[in-house]
Amino acid sequence: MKIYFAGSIRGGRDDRHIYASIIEELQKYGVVLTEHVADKNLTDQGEVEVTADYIFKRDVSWLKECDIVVSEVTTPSLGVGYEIGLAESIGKPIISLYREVSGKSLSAMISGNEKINVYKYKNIEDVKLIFRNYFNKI
Ligand code: 6K6
Repeated sequence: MKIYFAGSIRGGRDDRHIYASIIEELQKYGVVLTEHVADKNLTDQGEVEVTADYIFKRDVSWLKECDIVVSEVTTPSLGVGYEIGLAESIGKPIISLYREVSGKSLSAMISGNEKINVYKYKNIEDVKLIFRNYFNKI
């Protein structure tokens, strides 16, 4: 199974450690095409040695190739929102993971979309359970 993991880069890197734990967990179920999203060397400036044009074409090609998109949507990100919208339009299954944080709420374009499997979680143990339940029934 090819998994496209989406998480904030220019939207802010506060949750990078959580992305790393989620990716580690996802690797039990398949190949994660976008491991770099948790890379500590990838700041909110993104991959500086490659152009935006290259990144866009590569990421769209991986989105078309993947079997599922798993997104972490607690930190709002234009790029993650775009990837979710594109994934929906080409019929990919989508999981969105969201931590309830005071003062923040999830966009209605994600929470209100019945095509997106939105799961609230508090910690990585919750994520493990969500993945076990989801991947073992598909
Ligand atoms: C470098 C040079 C120009 O733009 C950059 C940004 N670098 C990126 N490197 C890798 N993936 C990226 C980059 N920018 C966005 N993405 C994709 O969009 C990733 O797959 C993330 O899931 C998502 C993050 O979007 P933003 O808007 O938070 O950056």
